[in-house]
Amino acid sequence: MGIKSRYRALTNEAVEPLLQTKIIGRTLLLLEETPSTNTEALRLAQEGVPDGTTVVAERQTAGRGRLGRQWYSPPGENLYCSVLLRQTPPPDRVPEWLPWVPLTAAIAAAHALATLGKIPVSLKWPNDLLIETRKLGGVLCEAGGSGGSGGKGLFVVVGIGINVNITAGEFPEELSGQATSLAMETGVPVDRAMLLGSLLNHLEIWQGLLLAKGPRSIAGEYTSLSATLGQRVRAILASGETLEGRAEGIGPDGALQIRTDPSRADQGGARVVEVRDADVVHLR
Ligand code: BT5
Repeated sequence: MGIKSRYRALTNEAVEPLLQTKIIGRTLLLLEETPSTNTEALRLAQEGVPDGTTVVAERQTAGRGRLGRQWYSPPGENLYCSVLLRQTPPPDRVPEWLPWVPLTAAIAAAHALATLGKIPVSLKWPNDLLIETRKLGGVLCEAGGSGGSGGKGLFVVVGIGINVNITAGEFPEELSGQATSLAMETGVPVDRAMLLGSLLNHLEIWQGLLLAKGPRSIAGEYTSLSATLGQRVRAILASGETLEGRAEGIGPDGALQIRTDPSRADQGGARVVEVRDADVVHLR
């Protein structure tokens, strides 16, 4: 028995005519249900599916966020998709490229959302899609490899989740108030096929630019979409330690540079600290 969607189902017939890509989405697998489209794409990558293979599900039963967190993934109304990238830079440039893949995916998602109308999307470091202070979507990138030396066989799965037609009352209590959807913001249902087509088109453009020209070609766009830079923030590090200050810049490897408060001797006074694998709270 299929899951009934109140909205147009995502079908290959609806999405494929919208694609202007050479690689991304040219193999497009639309699943009714899967634990996680990222997990499925990682598995398929090991099996040798082509570059650009895209896995989309109507529902995830174990949708994943970063750092072991969960992604709420109810059926039929949102977008959960994972794209396999097999093209990588030469091994010596992989370390500077890899951390920018998720930031670039977030830029591409923001541009795709802009094609739907005047939706004021901004990015919260590292790769949350926000509308004002509420979370519309997120990005989870995972690298894998099929062995070999010198990074040969390296691939990355870019996972993107966007709340599209979910309504306020449908979020679990812990997310209501902090999450939003396109329909909640615009008041009208949004066609997921259009959004997916646009997302894949923009992903190919932006990931292509990152690959060909490197992070410096992307950094300016990331900065201009960022809701974090210039803000006072609290960073919660993987160790549990917290740090407060002003978000000042993005480092060459995508790290967030925070100028800590001079008054906080416990943080070592005023200095610029680079954080990675951290969560950020925007302070007022
Ligand atoms: C993310 O993680 O924001 C990355 C989410 C990536 C989801 C996509 S869906 C397709 C692909 N397949 C997967 O299995 N994952 C990817 P993070 O920054 O860790 O944020 C997770 C946190 O966001 C949770 O702890 C909740 O607080 C919140 N959250 C969970 N579900 C949400 C939702 N649907 N909308 C808004 N916030 C949510």
